[in-house]
Amino acid sequence: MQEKITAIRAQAVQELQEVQDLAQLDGFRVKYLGKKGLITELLRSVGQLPRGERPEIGKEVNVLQEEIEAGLQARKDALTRQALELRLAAEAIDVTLPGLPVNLGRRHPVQQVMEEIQEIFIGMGFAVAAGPEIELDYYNFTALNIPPEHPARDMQDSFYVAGADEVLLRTHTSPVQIRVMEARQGALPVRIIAPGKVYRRDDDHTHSPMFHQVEGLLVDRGVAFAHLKGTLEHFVRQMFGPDTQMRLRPSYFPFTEPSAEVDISCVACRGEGCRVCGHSGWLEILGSGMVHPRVLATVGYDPAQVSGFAFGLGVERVAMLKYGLDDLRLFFANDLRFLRQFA
Ligand code: 2U9
Repeated sequence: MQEKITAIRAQAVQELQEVQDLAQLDGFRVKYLGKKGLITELLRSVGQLPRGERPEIGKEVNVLQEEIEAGLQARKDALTRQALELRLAAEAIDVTLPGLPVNLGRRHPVQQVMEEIQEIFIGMGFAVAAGPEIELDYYNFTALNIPPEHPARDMQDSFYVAGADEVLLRTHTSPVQIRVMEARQGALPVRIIAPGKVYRRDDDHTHSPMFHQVEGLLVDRGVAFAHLKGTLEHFVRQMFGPDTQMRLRPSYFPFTEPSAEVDISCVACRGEGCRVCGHSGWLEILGSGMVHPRVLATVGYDPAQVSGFAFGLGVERVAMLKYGLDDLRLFFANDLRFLRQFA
């Protein structure tokens, strides 16, 4: 019996050391202290001993049981602490590490220029209007006095929606002004700009199938060509600097009469003549004119009572001149090395 106790103690010490986790530890507990455990059996066999031997041996078994219980508890504490320490190490935050750099975004250069243009006209009292990019032929062409045989109406020049020959991607933002005037039902003044995306079947280093326009419209009693000129002069000096010269050349658009093309003195050579301006000293920057009386009448304004001026510009073209670029497609290539240069 004595030997058995010694053997079980040695075995328990050995096995307890080999226990790796709490599950194994529970196996150990069952093996020694469970209903059919080694200690339990030892205690039972004490009852079979001659009466005289029972107290001494019984005491020794009790001591062994207490040792095993204490060992079990100590191992349990150690394993629990170890598990916690492992978890803490895995979740540890080193507060001295430098922070991860935040990749700051910025507005696209075309958007920046578009907002700059808008701010200048907002400063002159214009409101910003918007409308659909998928338009009806009526708003994009007919209401703007663009005749049925006009080349812009051709499938070759514009993007039509398949199976709906009266629906197309707007080729300019002019339909926005038509919609605004229609909604105003003759109320005055109309003083709006229409910025946004437009679509044309064009693709080369100065044309993209999608580009941005800002158009403007002012309708009121007594609006004269001089108002148009003064408004545009203020715009080009705000946009390109106070020394910028401006000139108007006669032109033709179906929706304005008279019409004028607007040039500014070259931003690269200040009018001396260089490669940028084709040695003319001038850059074409805007189209403009007095709103055609037929257009006013179509949307319910009496051309005998009111008049208006309108203008339009291509935002990418303005951005190219501002930044001295020779290929418009850079704006849409999504090359961050290019785009990051625009604060
Ligand atoms: C209404 C009446 C008249 C808007 C105008 C232009 C002249 C023009 C071009 C500039 C470069 C288009 O982006 S571009 O290719 N625009 O030359 N646009 S007058 O005239 C309007 C608009 C709306 C109701």
